[in-house]
This record gives sequence, C-alpha cells and structure tokens, in this order.
Amino acid sequence: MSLYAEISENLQRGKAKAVQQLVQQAIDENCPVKEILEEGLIAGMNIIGEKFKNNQVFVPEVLIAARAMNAGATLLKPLLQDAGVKATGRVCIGTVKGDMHDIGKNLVKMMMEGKGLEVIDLGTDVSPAKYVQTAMEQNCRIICCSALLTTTMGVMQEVVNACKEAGIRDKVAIMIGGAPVTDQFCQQIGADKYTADAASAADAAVQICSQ
Ligand code: B12
Repeated sequence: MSLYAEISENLQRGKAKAVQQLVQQAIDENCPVKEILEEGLIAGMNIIGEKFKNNQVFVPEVLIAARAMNAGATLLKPLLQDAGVKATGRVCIGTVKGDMHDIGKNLVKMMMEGKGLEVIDLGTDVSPAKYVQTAMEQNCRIICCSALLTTTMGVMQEVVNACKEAGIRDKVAIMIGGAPVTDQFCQQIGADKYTADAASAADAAVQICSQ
C-alpha cells in the first residue's frame, strides 16, 4: 500500500496517532506537501463524507475521522503556507443567533476543511452583523449559517437582508442548513444554497468558490 493510501486508510479508521506518524514520515521523505494533503488526508475524508451521505457511517465516526484529519493537517499547515499552496477558497460558518446546536455546524466545517477550504468558525449564537462583518473583513466567498431550531431559522432571512444592506450580496454566497431547513425555505428567503448533509455542503462550497 502506498504511503498516501495508508494515511487515507488510517484517517478513515480515526487513528489520529498513526495518521500523524505517517504524515511526518511523508514529510521526512520529501513528499510534496500538496500531494500529502490531497492524496492522503483529503482523499480519506472524501471517502468518509460519501459514506456519511449514504448512511454507511454516522456522526461519531465522522468526528473521530475529522480529529485524525486535524492531527495530520496540523503538521502540514506551516509547510503549506511556506509552499504557497492556496486554499480553494475562504468561507465563514456559524450557528445563528439564539441557537447553541453546533454538532452539525462542526461537521460541515470539518468536511469543508477536508476539501481544502479555509473555514473561519464563528461558533454559535452568531448575529447577522457578525457574519457580515467577518465576510467583509476576511474577504469570505461564502457565509454558512446553521440552525437547528424552528424558532431561529428566521435569523437566516436577517443574514440575507444584512448582506443586502451592507452592499455585499452580489459578492458573497449564502449557504444554509440544519435539520429544520429545506430547499424551499432557502428559496423563500433568497439564500443561495441548501444541502441536507455536510459532505454535499462541502462539495457545493468548492463549486461556488471555483466559479
Ligand atoms: C444534541 C441536541 C441538543 C444539544 C446540543 C449540543 C450541541 N453542542 O450541539 C443540547 C442538549 C445543548 C440541546 C439544547 C436544546 N435543544 Co436540542 N437537540 C439536539 C438533538 C438531539 C441532536 C441535534 C444534532 O446535533 N443532530 C446531529 C447533526 C449532525 O445534525 P444537523 O445539525 O442537522 O446537521 C447536519 C445537516 O443538517 C447539515 N447541516 C448542519 N448545519 C449546516 C449548515 C449549512 C450551511 C449546511 C449547508 C448544512 C448544514 O449537515 C449536518 C451533517 O450532515 C436534536 C434532536 C435530533 N434528533 O435532531 C435536538 C433538537 C434540535 N433540540 C431541540 C430543542 C427544543 C432544544 C432546546 C430548546 C431544549 C430546551 N428546552 O432547552 C435547547 C436549545 C438551546 C439553544 N438555545 O440552542 C428540538 C428542536 C425543536 C424545534 N422544532 O425547534 C430538537 C429537534 C429535539 C426535539 N425533538 O424536540 N439540544
């Protein structure tokens, strides 16, 4: 098995320590950093994402795999910066104001990072103004909003409105998700993209960033 396949395999099994050791080995063997990231870590996370989409693995497995991914990515981060490898795009993500649920939001973040996107995590209870301010200051291509309560879904409409008021609506795509959110709701409030799961969210974000 190639070293990259071994990294991917161990990542899928959530073996953080092994992933870290294998990534270090690849670095020591002078493997290109971009290849370690894309053919080892991202490849493994893509497989987990597909399995999660198809209900072949569940939240705990994804969280453990993401932890393994982070263990490897931490070693690569400074090297990627040195090598000038650019992230696929920059997005900010948060759970909307009044809502503390963050498990789904964290999964979306991890899947997006797994696809090579730079993700600014605003945490939970995020006001529309905070999304807009971050998108403007950090030059984000996408604002991602998560909501798990029917009572907080409405904040997503406020985020759309706040972007319009700030004059950034044509520059920033707005993605929304969370268990009570639907495609119909997305269209109703004038957001750009809804997906039902984290892996599809990451695919959609990459597509938006590459447009
Ligand atoms: C865990 C949980 C909690 C935990 C949260 C811990 C945490 N750190 O997140 C705690 C105990 C704190 C909690 C509190 C409350 N909860 Co709660 N909670 C849940 C529970 C059991 C699971 C939610 C979850 O994490 N699901 C798993 C994740 C992976 O799914 P997900 O978030 O939908 O995310 C996926 C997709 O939606 C998508 N996605 C998510 N975000 C985004 C964003 C974008 C941009 C995109 C594209 C996609 C996307 O990708 C994810 C992965 O595929 C649900 C019930 C259930 N079975 O869903 C209730 C539930 C959501 N909670 C509920 C309620 C009522 C509450 C409380 C109000 C309870 C109370 N009376 O105090 C408080 C609210 C606190 C607050 N202000 O937020 C209700 C909501 C009812 C409603 N219709 O609004 C539910 C449905 C339970 C119920 N049946 O009554 N809760």
